[in-house]
Amino acid sequence: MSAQRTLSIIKPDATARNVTGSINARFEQAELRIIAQKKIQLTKAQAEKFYEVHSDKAFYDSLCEYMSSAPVVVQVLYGDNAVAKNREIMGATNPANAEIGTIRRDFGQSIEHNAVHGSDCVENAEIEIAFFFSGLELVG
Ligand code: IDP
Ligand code: MG
Repeated sequence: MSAQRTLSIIKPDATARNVTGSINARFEQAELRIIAQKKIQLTKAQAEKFYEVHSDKAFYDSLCEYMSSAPVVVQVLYGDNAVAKNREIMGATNPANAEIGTIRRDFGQSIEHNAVHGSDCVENAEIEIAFFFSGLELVG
């Protein structure tokens, strides 16, 4: 196993419900380190750019509206197998289908308001990290 970085976002439904610390405890318990972190509010245009890959989906406009509706915490997680490990801890996209004990099962509200984002592969993780952070902000 090799050490990787992945992009994590704590989404508006979770920041609104004041559970960012509870969610981050899950990452730390799984030996993922938060090596960069900031709280920001995306513009709709920024959300559209970030989720461009989904621009042909019926849920795209609603997703971008939602992601820009309140602050989010964007962060970089680092550790062994971080990309897949984060996806495992997050659980399935739809909280109703997510395994018991996963973040989305425990904190998600709906398939759209599902508490967290996580990169889906190493290549996309690096692209997504660069979307939000400069190299100087990755402090290890
Ligand atoms: P992922 O976040 O598990 O990787 P994606 O398919 O990449 O899931 O979708 C990105 C985000 O779009 C999801 O996390 C969720 O917020 C939203 N989304 C996905 N599918 C639907 C849907 O069918 N209806 C509404 N929102 C959706
Ligand atoms: Mg995805």
